[in-house]
Amino acid sequence: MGVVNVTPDSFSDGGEWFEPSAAIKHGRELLAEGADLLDVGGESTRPGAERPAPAEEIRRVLPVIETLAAEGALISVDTMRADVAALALDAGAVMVNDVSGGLADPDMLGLVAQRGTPYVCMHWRGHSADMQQRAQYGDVVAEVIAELGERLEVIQQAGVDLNRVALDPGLGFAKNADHNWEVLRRLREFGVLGRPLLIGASRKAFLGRLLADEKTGEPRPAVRRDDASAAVSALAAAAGAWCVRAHAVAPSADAVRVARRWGAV
Ligand code: PMM
Repeated sequence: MGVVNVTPDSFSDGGEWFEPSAAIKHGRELLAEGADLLDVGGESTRPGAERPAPAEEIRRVLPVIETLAAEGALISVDTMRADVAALALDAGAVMVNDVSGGLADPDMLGLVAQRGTPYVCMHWRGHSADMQQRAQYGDVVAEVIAELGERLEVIQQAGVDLNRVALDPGLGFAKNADHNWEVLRRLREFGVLGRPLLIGASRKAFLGRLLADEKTGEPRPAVRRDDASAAVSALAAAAGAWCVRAHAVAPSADAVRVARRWGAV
């Protein structure tokens, strides 16, 4: 899954694709690099981020989705808002990627049920403004699995066909670096939930910290985390992940090919 952030302030590629024409061009490039899906989002979820107004989020993503979907691209819309998701589906998106797992907007699950659309439910404990205060766990893997299991029950009660639901442990969302590494190390345990897994590690801060400059201790800048992101993609695929969300698609696509040829996937 290639990431198309139509935002001025994402941590990973903030502002680079904010103009619709630039975002569309970028989406085409990611498809050429081997993306099977494009994830188009208009709200930054970096820690501390302010939320855009719904009308602004719609203004950002709709023209990009309309154009790329008309060209035959498979588009997921990265949104927590039912109204945005509905318009995105009307514009040709085929999947909803909801980082709140239905918790941010009470209308989201009803919409997904009514439209019969594939849905990504990510583990989430609250909005980005203060989510890192919620990074409190005894056993992070057990708790994230339990909380995702609870979401699956609510999603099913809302009338959504669970066969169309993928799960995501939400690296970096109410999780510190140690939590992220623990989730990755024990990724296979999420198989107990019986749903495909999506992993979004690409360019995240825990990789920047791992690759910090040895002299200054400065984290590696986001745009220089793609080799490490590709390594996570290969290892996640080998551990059974269904999909990896990547800003630079070519390195991850190659890494996953290696994992597959190796026989690890
Ligand atoms: N991470 C971000 C945004 N959307 N969606 C899913 N399903 N999983 C993620 O880990 C995820 C996401 C934040 O990264 P970005 O600001 O670079 O898009």
